Amino acid sequence: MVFRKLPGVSASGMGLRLSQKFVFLLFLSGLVTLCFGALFFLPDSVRLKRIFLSKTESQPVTVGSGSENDAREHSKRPKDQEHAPRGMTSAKGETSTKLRSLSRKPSVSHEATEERLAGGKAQEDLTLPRSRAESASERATPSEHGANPDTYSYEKFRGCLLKPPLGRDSGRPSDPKTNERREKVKEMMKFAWDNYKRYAWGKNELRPLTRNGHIGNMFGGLRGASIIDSLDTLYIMGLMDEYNDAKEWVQTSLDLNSNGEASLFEVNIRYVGGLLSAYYLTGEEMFKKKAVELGEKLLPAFNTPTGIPRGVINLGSGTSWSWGWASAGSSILAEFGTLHLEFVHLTELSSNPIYTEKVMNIRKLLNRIEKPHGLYPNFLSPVSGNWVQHHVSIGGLGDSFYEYLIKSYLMSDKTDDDAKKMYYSALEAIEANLVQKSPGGLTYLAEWRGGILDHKMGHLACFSGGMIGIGADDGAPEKRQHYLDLAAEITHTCHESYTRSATKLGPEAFRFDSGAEATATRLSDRYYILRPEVIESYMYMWRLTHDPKYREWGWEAVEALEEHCRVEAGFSGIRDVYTMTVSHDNMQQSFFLSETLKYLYLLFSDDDLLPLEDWVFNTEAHPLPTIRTGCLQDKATQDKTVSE
Ligand code: DMJ
Repeated sequence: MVFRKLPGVSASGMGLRLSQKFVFLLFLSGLVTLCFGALFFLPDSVRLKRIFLSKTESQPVTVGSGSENDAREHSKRPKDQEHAPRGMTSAKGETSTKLRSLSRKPSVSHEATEERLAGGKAQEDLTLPRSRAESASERATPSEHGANPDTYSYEKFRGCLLKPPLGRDSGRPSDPKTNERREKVKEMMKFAWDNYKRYAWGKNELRPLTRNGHIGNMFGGLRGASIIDSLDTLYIMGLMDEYNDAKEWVQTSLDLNSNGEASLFEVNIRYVGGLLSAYYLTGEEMFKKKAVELGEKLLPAFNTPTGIPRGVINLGSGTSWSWGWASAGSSILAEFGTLHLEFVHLTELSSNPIYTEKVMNIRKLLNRIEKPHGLYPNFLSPVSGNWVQHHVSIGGLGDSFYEYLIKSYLMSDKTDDDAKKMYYSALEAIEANLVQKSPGGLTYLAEWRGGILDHKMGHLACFSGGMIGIGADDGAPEKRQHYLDLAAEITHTCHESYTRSATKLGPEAFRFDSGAEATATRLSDRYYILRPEVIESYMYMWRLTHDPKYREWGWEAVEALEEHCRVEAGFSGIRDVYTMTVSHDNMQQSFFLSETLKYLYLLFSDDDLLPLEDWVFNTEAHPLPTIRTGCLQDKATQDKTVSE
């Protein structure tokens, strides 16, 4: 390079200027390099990174970056923990096969980013070779398994039910007072639905105060969570115009080709579960097809050395990783343990064994590994297959795993003996280690941290009254009455947590220490987000005992919901159940429509509406039928004989 002398500047002066310029340029280029480098360490949702790194991205979706309500949305996530990591996005509409192959080797930058955000270990095995059997079984199409998704016979299934799903008269109770109460619940559903439709149609949830929609970050870019979650509730309530609107939306607007980051658990219980039950109740083929299509998109989450799925999956690329807040890249018991019912039904409908294989593999591993005092800790490494921490809870992080054991047994027409054994031995361990009696005589389920009890019970744990109730009859004969009593005691305690608040709604968690008896002692535990678990237990206990107190308790909840949670444009959670001047959280959760209102409606209906001999409810209250393999096979043989 030739430097020309500038007029009025000496040679040495010019040399100095040049070297200053050189240093300045060097500094500038260093700065630019640093800035680009830093992009790799920014979360994916950051606009700059999206511009530079993802040319094809169509919709930014972040996991765990949202509001207070977003954090609550994930029922199992402890509120005080770090948000889940963000992941990569890719072009909407690319075929899943193509994207899945990409997922086997995520870009180094992405992997590094996720690893940092997830606390180091979340991505540890994404590039490890998978077993041949695993890869082969994932690739195999239904027809390679000798299966044909179009051969499932809805008629045969209906022929194998013991009773009509909607009963004699859609469950209408003969007692006028009960019927009036049931009508009130139906009106609440219509009100919640109409407002969702008016202000948030197609979004995931309604924000009733601001009158707009909420998308959130748990469903991987999928939309319409409230629609999918409401299909069966609308149908059983006979709200047929509303059901038809919902069905039409699913048909025309439910786009399964999203490519955001989803909670495997939430998509499974709400979307897969909702579509499955809509199919079984109505026979609409479209629901079945969508359920199976979506189920297929969840399969890559199982590509781990142990087959224990990770909690978060990018529905487009198939890349999966663990929640950033989950200890050492672990998977959560209540998440990987709450797939069984839906996945068995996916196999049933598609004739593709892969879904059942995936969940049976989870069960095998859980059966094999050592359990401290017979208990199942909440965190398990999908890499080593070992427990990561010894925290045991029947509330958040553990809850629906236990529920799915007994329900798997019941849904198998009581043939799944492994599920039965696992359930009753888990229950024994729970009784021996967690069941406590308070000084005031209330029975509760404490949490267990490496042998030390935390005398706290979450609202989520209140489902266990119903669970222990429905399992009572299949326990050892000498234990049956005891289990029913235990179920009633737990349900009573949960009811107490409601009656001890000013609003007569229950807090998120209540304690039994420092003088507390079923009350929240921390400000952060005082909220109520329209959760169903306590009412769920009332419904089961009513069906099992017909003790009128459960209907009365349900009615108390209706009155409290009407008084404190109903606002002009829907229902909202509240921030503090102990104060009468309520502050609303501006969120009508989709589970309010799928669970809370459905369980209330069933509570005030006759038992022949969705009879428990024929139906089990998934953890989002979507009814799935008992699978009567013998009956289905007999019918198939009869058909064959007739046609020959
Ligand atoms: C629902 O999504 C399901 O019941 C889940 O199992 C737990 N949390 C919510 C309702 O509280």
